[in-house]
Amino acid sequence: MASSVDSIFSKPLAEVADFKFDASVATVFPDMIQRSVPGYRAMISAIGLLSERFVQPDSICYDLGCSLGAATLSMRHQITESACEIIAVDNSPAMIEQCQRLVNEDDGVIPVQVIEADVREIVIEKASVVVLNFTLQFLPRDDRLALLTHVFQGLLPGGILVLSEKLQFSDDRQNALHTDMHHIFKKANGYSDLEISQKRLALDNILLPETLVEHQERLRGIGFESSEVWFQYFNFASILALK
Ligand code: GEK
Repeated sequence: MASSVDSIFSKPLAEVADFKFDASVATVFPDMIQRSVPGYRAMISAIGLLSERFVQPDSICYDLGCSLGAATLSMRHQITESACEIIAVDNSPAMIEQCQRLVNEDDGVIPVQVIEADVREIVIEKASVVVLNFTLQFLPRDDRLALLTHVFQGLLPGGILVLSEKLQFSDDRQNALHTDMHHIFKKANGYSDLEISQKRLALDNILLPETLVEHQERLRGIGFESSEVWFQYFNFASILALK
């Protein structure tokens, strides 16, 4: 699909409302995420490679908060194990509608179920791979432990969680530096200062980053044997957690 250019925050807004994953966002999403999340394409490609490495026969690969299914399609095209399926979940009707269309148009052979649901309410079972690619950060902080515990319980022995998140740092100077570098990254990708500041305001109450230590301690407490950062570009990182 040729993605439309994201200009959602390009005009001055009298009041900046909280960000929503609605139809206008779904339409420009590939352009928006690629120009906003440093390393997004590299992470999507590597999720395909990781899923091929860790998929097990008769298992399920989950893409939780799938948006338009970029990670789903990457997994679908890298996995060679035929006895598996992919379940892609998002609670935005606009995202799910377009994701389903893209999956239908795609020529991969692994079965994909596209489900409109809240990731906190789905059954997770027989999972070899669970991907939370920039989704956990949008859940209220108090709901994160329960979701990750549910993921852990649904994973098969030897299964993995790929958890990508915007990070916060405990050191103020690092925080300021990374926030600044992210701003510079977005400017280099064509966003204006106005777009960057209005988007930041819109995300202020709904994208709630945590520190790497908070993520790793929670994963260890749940029972994950180890969790390591396998990718980081400024304040955007992806963690690989092993059951
Ligand atoms: C990608 N993973 O392209 N239940 C289900 N979906 C949710 C929930 C929830 N409780 N909360 C948020 N979402 C994708 C990118 S985007 C990241 C993920 C971003 C969904 C929300 O509707 C949106 O589609 C997605 O999580 C976050 O690899 O835009 O920065």
